[in-house]
Amino acid sequence: MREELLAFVSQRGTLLEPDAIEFLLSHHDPIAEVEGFLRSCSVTPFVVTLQDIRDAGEIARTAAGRVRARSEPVANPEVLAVPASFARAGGRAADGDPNIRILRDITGRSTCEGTLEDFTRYFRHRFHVLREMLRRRRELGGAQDIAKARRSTREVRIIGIVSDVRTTKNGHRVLELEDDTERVPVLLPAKSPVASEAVVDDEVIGIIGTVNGKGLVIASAIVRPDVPNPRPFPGVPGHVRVAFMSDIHVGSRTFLEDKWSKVSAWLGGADEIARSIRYLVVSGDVVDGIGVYPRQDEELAIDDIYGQYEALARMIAILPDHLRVILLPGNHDAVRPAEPQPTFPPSIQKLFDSQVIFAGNPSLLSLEGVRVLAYHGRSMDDLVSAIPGLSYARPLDAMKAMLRMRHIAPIYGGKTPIAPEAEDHLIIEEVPDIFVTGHVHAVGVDQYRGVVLVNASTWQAQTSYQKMRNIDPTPARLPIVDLSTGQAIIREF
Ligand code: D5M
Ligand code: FE
Ligand code: ZN
Repeated sequence: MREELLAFVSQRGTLLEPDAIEFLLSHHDPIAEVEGFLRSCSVTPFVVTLQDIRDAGEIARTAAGRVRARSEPVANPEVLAVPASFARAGGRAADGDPNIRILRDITGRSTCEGTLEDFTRYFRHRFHVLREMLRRRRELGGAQDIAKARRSTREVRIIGIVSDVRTTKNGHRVLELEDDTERVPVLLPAKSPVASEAVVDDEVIGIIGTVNGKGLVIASAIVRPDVPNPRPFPGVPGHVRVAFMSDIHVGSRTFLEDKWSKVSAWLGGADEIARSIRYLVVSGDVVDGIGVYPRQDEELAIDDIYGQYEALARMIAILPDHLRVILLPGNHDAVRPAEPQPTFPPSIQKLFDSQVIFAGNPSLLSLEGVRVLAYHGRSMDDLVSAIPGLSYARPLDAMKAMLRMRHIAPIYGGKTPIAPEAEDHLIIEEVPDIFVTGHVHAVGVDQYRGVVLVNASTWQAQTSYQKMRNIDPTPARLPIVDLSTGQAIIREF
């Protein structure tokens, strides 16, 4: 075990102090312990000490309870309602190409250390930003604080963060809704118009309802921040196109080398559409990684993390020069797994040539002024289990749910690790023109209130894990969007 542990940390680019090694070896699963610790770090430390691991364990234990207790009254809520200021002024120009800007991502801006205060601040920021959005909805005009609304005898409008969802034995659902002032149970009666509406933990919603004698709010409607007005696609002059890929998983034995050769040849060929593709956005899991799941080594063709990125860099270098490639990390990549994920470290970036631009996960990009929200899509693992009717085969529906909630990963404490940054970067503050995800290894295009939706396929065949879970991928499809019209097509290879 000692050797496995040392090999694991060395693959993750860090070292363990001798005391830390002994401490970890006293645990049932030392690798899971150290992995959990590294996940909580915003940057991988050079050396991990015993104290670091002990402190992190303490914080994680207390935070679990604390997040639920985030409702304690705030002395002056206005002070905390900081407008999200993580937008980059004018965006970060990408390596001299004026047509590509990274408008928002966490790269270089992570501030959290995973302390208790971080968690509280994070949820308050989420609540305040989304509450402001909801207050602009006509239906919620005059929304009251929960403490005040509870004493009302007329119709009430309240806005809160969902801290619990349960079903009663009679088939009604009861939400616990919190704001700065109080927490209140909200009944979604069975056989009412709200009965069929899914609600997930930690999303911010508005409720219209009445208060019964026992301080229970009986909901008649649920209001979400949503995309309130359908928007026209901005459109750039000329038929410039953007293609989308995701989940290339280079380094896996199941990476589809033959399909890659075909798409690579097509992109470099004479086809009119291929020649109009100026941008290629890759939404994460660009390599298969190392130590991402148990016994992954048995399924790897390249068992060195740098070797995997070098192979990808060679594949990208062959693509035509007119193509700018934008790479985001996913849950298999060599960056911290907690979202928002910063982009790839310099040791990886330097393997690629200058046609490649590195962005975080998620990122809001501007391609010639068209706004693209790119997200790997890990939160879909949690959304498919929380929302009845959603499934791995229907990622576009999950994306629509994200737009309605104006949040790409609302559920805290599920499979999606979330870093409690000072501001919630996972809020969809600005409605994009194109919204792209990957992760579920499916493909599809659709639109929602004028937003073009793309789920970007994979270049990996079905893995044994996916077979076990009945996940049937749709690999080797290339969604392409025309930046002048927003029209989307899918090419199969
Ligand atoms: O994810 C590939 C596919 O496997 C995708 O459909 C999600 C699914 N997946 C991945 N991890 C999990 C967990 N932990 N539970 C359920 N389903 C999962 P990839 O990120 O490429 O491994
Ligand atoms: Fe993947
Ligand atoms: Zn993934």
